[in-house]
Amino acid sequence: MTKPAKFNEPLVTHIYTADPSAHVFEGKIYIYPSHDLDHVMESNDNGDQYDMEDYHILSMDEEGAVCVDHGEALHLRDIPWAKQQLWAPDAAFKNEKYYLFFPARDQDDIFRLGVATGSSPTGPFKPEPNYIPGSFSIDPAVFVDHDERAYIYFGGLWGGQLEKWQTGTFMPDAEGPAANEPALGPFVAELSDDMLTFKDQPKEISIVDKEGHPILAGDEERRYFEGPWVHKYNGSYYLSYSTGSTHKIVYATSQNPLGPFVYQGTILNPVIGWTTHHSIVQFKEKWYLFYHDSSLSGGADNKRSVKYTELKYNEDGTIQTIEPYDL
Ligand code: FUB
Repeated sequence: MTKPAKFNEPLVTHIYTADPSAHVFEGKIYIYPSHDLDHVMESNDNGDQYDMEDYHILSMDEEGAVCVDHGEALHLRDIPWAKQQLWAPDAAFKNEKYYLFFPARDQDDIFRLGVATGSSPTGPFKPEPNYIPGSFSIDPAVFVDHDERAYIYFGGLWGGQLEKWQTGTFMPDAEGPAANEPALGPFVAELSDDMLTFKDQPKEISIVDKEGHPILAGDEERRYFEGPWVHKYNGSYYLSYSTGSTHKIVYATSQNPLGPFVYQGTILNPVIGWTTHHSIVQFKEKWYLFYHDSSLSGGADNKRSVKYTELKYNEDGTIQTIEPYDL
């Protein structure tokens, strides 16, 4: 690609990309997206249309630079335990290594989380032979705190199978809570020092309103659906996520990386396409929202493109809502 990356335009157009996890490594912005295949698929609530097979890593030297595709960094065929569907990944740097975390369905069709390591932010990444023991569901997002403790957040409803883990084991026919019950939250686990296993059993995160009441499952404008992301700003932890069926990116804040998190508001209003998925990163003095939409493919749910724009805070630490097409 030779065109400079402009706000609210696809970062690359030669492939479809989605679910961007952006990080600053070695003085540049690296983006870890899903790689949507350019094929015609019927959409269903199980997410079968998201049938991805590999990861390409993108980078930008700075805001407005050309976005570079560094090619294939990991392929499904090289992951011994994974059968299909390489969904939203994330990356982290620790112990002088780069780690790529990713979900996929195992041989029993159960979504699990895997990890692969490499010496460069662009890979190639070598996957561990097995999925992370005790892992389940989708959308891993890793946050390394200032004290170097690393936390992995994950979980997604419907095709992401989170409802099926309410008892701690996989129940294929389990459904989500009733509308007047607390919504399911994402899960969090602290990662071991080598980043390859969970230190403890994952715990569900509670998201509450300003009065301390849990957000209910029927509150689809605010309840957690998928795509967690955690960042820190002025000492507070911000958990942002997709509301799925109402297609928004919203956020909640806490003084503790394990929560509870208090719901605050909307970061990004709905984009073209069913899914919405994002990350938030600081580069130099500015903050950026990386997100995706299906505008380039004319609205095909399974052919998305990663975009970015500036994210701004108010003086009280709240985030200004972004209108994706109101430029
Ligand atoms: O890309 C496949 C799935 O769609 C992701 O894992 C979800 O977050 C949604 O964006």
